[in-house]
Amino acid sequence: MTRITVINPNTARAMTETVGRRARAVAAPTTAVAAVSPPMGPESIESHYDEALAVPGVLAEIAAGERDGTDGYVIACFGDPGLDAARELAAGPVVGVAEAAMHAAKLIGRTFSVVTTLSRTAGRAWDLAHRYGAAGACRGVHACDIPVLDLDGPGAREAVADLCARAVREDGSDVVVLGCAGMAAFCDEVADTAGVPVVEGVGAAVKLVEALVALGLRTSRRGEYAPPPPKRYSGLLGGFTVGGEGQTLRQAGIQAPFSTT
Ligand code: 2AL
Repeated sequence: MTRITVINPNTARAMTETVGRRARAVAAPTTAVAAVSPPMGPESIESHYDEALAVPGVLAEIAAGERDGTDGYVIACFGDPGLDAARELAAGPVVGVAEAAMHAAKLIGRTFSVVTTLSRTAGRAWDLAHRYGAAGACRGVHACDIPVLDLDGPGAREAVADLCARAVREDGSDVVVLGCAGMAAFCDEVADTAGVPVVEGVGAAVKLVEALVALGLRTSRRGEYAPPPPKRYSGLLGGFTVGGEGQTLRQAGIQAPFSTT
C-alpha cells in the first residue's frame, strides 16, 4: 500500500471531506488516502494573511505524517501554502495542487485559464504560474467572487461552470484549471460546459505523488530541501523546534507539535 496524506490547509471539515472524496476517487486501489485538516488555522484561505497562518498547521500535519510513515503528501489549497517548508520536513514527495494542475494543463494544451474564487486571490495564482514556469501559457485568471466556504452552496457549481466557459471564450485557451480545492467535486460537470479539458488539482496531485512514490523518487535532501538546521522556536511556536543536523523529523523522533486527530 502507498500511503498518501492529503492536507486541506484550512480547518473546514466539509471541505476536507470533499477533497478526500475526490482524492479517493482517482487513487489506485493500492493507495490509502488520509484526508486531514489542521486543528488550528483559518477556516478558509482567501488572503495572504490566511495563507501565512495556515502554514504552521500544514507543517504540523506533515510532522504527524512523518511519525506515522506516510509515503507522500498533497497540499490541497490553490496557494500551495508551505510547500517548500513541507519538502524540508518530509521524507517522501510533497506536491501542491496549483503546482500539479498547472503542470498537467501544460501537458495537454498550449494555453490555460484559471478559474478561482475571490478576485484578491488572482495575484497569488499569477505568482505561482511564474514560479512553475507556466506564466507564458496562462492566458487569464478569472474570479467567480464566491467565498471558499460558499462553494458548496446553491448556484456555485453553475456559476463556476459558466465562468469556465466564459474564460475559454475570452482567453481562447485550450484548458481550464480550477483554482480552489473546494471545486474538487465540480470537475466532470464543469468540463461538460467548458468544452475543453478541466484540470482539478487534487486529483492531479494525488496521481503525481503516486507516480513519484512508485518510481522510488523522493525530494532531494541536498541543498535547499535538506532538513532545516536544528533550532529552538519559542512562544506559540515552541513545539516546532527541529532536531539534529541532517535528520528528518521522523529520524529525529520528533513528535508532531499538535494533536492531529
Ligand atoms: C483556496 C483553497 O484552495 N482552499 C482555500 O481555503 N482557499 N483557494 C482559493 N483560491 O480560494
